[in-house]
Amino acid sequence: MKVTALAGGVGAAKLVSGLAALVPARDLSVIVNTGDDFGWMGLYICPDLDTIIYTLAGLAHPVNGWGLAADSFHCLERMRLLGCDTWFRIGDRDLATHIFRTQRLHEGQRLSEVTAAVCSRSGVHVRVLPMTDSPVPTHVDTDRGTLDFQEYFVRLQCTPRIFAVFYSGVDRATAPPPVLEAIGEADAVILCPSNPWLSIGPILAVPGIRESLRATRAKTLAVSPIVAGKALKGPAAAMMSQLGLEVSAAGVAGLYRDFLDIFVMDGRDQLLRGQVAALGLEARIAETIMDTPASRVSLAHALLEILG
Ligand code: FO1
Repeated sequence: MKVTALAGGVGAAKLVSGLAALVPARDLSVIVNTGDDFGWMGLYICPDLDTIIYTLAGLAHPVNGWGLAADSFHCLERMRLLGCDTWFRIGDRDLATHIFRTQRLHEGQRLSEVTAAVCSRSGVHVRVLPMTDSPVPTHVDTDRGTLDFQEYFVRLQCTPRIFAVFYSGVDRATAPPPVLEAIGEADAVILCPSNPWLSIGPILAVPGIRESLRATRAKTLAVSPIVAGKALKGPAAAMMSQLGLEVSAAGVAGLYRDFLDIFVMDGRDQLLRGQVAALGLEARIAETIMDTPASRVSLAHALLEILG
């Protein structure tokens, strides 16, 4: 079965690594959010791409999920002494990826090409595809003004109240042809349990991607990032309430109903099955918490079974 996943950062990386244990690499593609990308000390940082690649390579930090395992922070410490902002914690070995990427981009390569190079040099054979090659930075309108995504997410720890989320320049962005092919030629498309506005939203906003999802013959399935009214990770639940939406798995299902076939919720949300079915979606239940390496594979296995 050819599978294409739509992915944000840490939660998505867990599911993608479970899928990679079951689906041959040639049949697995991952379309990754690049709305989190930003400039740091002149370097081009792509946190979600790196999180997916490091996880697939078995190199990710075991607790944070982002960055590299057993990295050191000597460069950051020196920068702190020099008076630089160090709230975004870039490790010494991680730095090599950002220097490599930035240099290649300066030489005129596209982000997709650089990403393919980072993958092959990291031993990752799954196709990891940035949603677009052009910068589409996510911004949030908040009670503390309009903020860059990482400022909101890392520096301010998601504490500002959000009024709106927007993806700057997305109207002019295009999806690279392999992204549209990965959707059009898949047997199954899986939306990972990622934040609907900060991770999946930017991907769906790239012109052509949502239309391809509506048109594909693939079965499309989403895994809820909300379990029993709480986000598995990050600010999704708080954002839903701040944006005036129902904080529940069913509330997330409604965001994708124009193209989705199957919505998978945790067993704790059994009672929402009727509400999801009323949206015209097939409501299915699985154990969605991925707190061990084995549980990543079990969830991937359950999803592949549901998809037939
Ligand atoms: N997330 C944090 O919460 N704090 C950090 O200092 C931090 C550093 C960092 C460095 C490299 C990288 O690839 C990711 C990093 N992240 C950090 C994660 C990043 O903010 C992601 O955008 C989010 O996890 C959303 O997916």
